[in-house]
Amino acid sequence: MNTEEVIFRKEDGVAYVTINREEALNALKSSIMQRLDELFTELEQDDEVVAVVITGAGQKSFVAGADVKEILDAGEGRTALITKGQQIFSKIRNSSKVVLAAINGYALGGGLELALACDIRIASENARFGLPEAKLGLMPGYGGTQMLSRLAGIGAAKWMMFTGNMLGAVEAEQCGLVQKVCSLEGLLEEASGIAKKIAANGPFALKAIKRAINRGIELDLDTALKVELEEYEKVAHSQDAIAGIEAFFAKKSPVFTGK
Ligand code: CO8
Repeated sequence: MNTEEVIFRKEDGVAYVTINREEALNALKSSIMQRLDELFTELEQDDEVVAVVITGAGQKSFVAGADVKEILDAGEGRTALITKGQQIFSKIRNSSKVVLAAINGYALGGGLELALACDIRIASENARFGLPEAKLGLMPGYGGTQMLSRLAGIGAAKWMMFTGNMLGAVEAEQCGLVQKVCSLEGLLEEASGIAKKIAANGPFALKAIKRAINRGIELDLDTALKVELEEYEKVAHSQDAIAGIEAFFAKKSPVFTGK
């Protein structure tokens, strides 16, 4: 049995990150956050990896939140804990890799915020989504108020945060929080298949698409379209674009270098 708190492996251009603290429903204690921080720093230097899949160990929970006991014990250190957590999730959100969350159960509080920092969310039928912080007299602090409103709309976000109610997988899919729902048994295979499909595309273009969307969504349309053009210009002159177009006419699979 692997006893590491975060299990990491790579295969076919995809990195797999498993939060491995099943006995506490994979709650994010500081050492796990620290490891995520290190891994996403290292991944920036790793040209072999195009996509990353994050999941939780076991069959019950993706991540049931920040570690409530640590929050309690942190006392005056709570603001520092939140600031650090927000920085780590921003690093994941702005990673040059395409990041998928394979949500295998509870995604609550900081766990949902981790999923929101990912680019794509795939959930098993038993997944449950919530930001129950107000029930603890707290509020989401790892980006939840902003990211959920942007993704699922202000109404759904306020409803979830004010009531603390959880959404099921199908409801989460209906409000755009989740892109695909599948069986728990098939979840990793599904996520892995999507990640590999993405990883087979031009890495240079994938990075530019992610930058264009992440930067553009915060801007007015005219400025955002300029961002798209800026990124397009880089992609148009990339080696990957030449390789992709040549392979298309040669009726072969392209060999991309990410340049
Ligand atoms: N932190 C620490 N331990 C946890 C957490 C958590 N978030 N969630 C579950 N656990 C532990 C339980 O204490 C329990 O441990 P033990 O066996 O030692 O008693 C074990 O996991 C199993 O949990 P349950 O027995 O409760 O399992 P149930 O199936 O009965 O219930 C629930 C599952 C509904 C998920 C329930 O565990 C629960 O409500 N958990 C808390 C969920 C929650 O409130 N999450 C939000 C936390 S706050 C947050 O994430 C804020 C982010 C902002 C950062 C702020 C930093 C300062």
